[in-house]
Amino acid sequence: MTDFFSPKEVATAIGVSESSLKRWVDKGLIPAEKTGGGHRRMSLDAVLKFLREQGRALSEPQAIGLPAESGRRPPSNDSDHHEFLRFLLCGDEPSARRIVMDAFLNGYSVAKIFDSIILPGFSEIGNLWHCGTLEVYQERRACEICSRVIHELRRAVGSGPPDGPVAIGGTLDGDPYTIASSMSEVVLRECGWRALSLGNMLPFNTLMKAVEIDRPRLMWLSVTSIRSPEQFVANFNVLFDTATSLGCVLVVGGQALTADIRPLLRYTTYCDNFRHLEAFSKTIIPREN
Ligand code: B12
Repeated sequence: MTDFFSPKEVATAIGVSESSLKRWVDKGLIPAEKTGGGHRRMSLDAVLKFLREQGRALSEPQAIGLPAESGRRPPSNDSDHHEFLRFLLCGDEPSARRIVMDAFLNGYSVAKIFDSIILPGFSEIGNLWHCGTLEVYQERRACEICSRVIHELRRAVGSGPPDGPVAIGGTLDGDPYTIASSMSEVVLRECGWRALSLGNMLPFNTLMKAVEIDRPRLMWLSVTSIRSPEQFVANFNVLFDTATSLGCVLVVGGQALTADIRPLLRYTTYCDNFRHLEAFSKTIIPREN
């Protein structure tokens, strides 16, 4: 799916005339690029930014690739996570996407969406799986839906300014969990970083190379599963020393970084959740808007 839309498509999505839309573009309210043939083209993230700033509802969200019915409901609220969990459990992907896109259009930061809507659902999924109330396929399906929802938010926030500082991260060897790392990437992008998740199961040596070659200002690690704690602590501290000697901060989080293991590790900051990451990253790079 393309992430660029014509004035006609955006006008249909918002429910205004194409000429009004073109006027807004010409006034600079929605940044647009011109094609070789001189036609205006708007990126999805620019259109969404405009909608969030103006508090505008959507009339035909599908015209810009958003879930049907999104952008039309009252402000998001505290019970959204119950609904989101319900949709995850029954595999209703369009409704799960809609809840998340509505929260985004209502002005929630992606960190707030992750912490207050998606993550409470995931803890509950873990509990239900643990008590045997949930089939394995239902848990895996929820993970798949969640990955696609995160990807949709990734498109919605855009790729960050081309001169933004670089951030990279992932999970370590023996750690198959992917969701927290993907979420970290999107949170940092929204805060103006050129963030790229390197994926899961990364050996320490390759992360050391990534720091040396890509020279990020920030590296995040999500740690949910540790194979050998002694080896982990030794490797982790070498990685920290390498990163900081090259001017890179090391941000960590994850269920396996328990109160027993944390005092043995060197890192720049530990985050319990994504709003911590958002706040920390802004202390290094304040967003200009
Ligand atoms: C999805 C899932 C899986 C999937 C992951 C798929 C994928 N693509 O990632 C798969 C199938 C791989 C899996 C496998 C297993 N799992 Co599992 N899994 C989960 C589940 C349901 C969700 C985990 C998740 O990704 N949550 C989303 C993330 C974002 O949330 P989070 O991890 O809680 O992280 C929070 C913070 O720590 C922080 N954070 C985390 N990392 C970072 C990084 C940064 C930079 C920042 C800022 C913040 C941050 O942000 C979050 C906000 O609160 C949990 C349930 C739970 N309660 O967590 C069980 C859970 C973690 N799994 C569990 C188990 C037992 C297993 C298996 C052993 C099952 C088995 N018998 O095979 C294997 C082990 C695999 C391994 N080698 O380690 C247990 C672990 C119990 C324990 N502590 O030992 C849990 C808790 C389920 C339970 N209640 O029993 N699992």
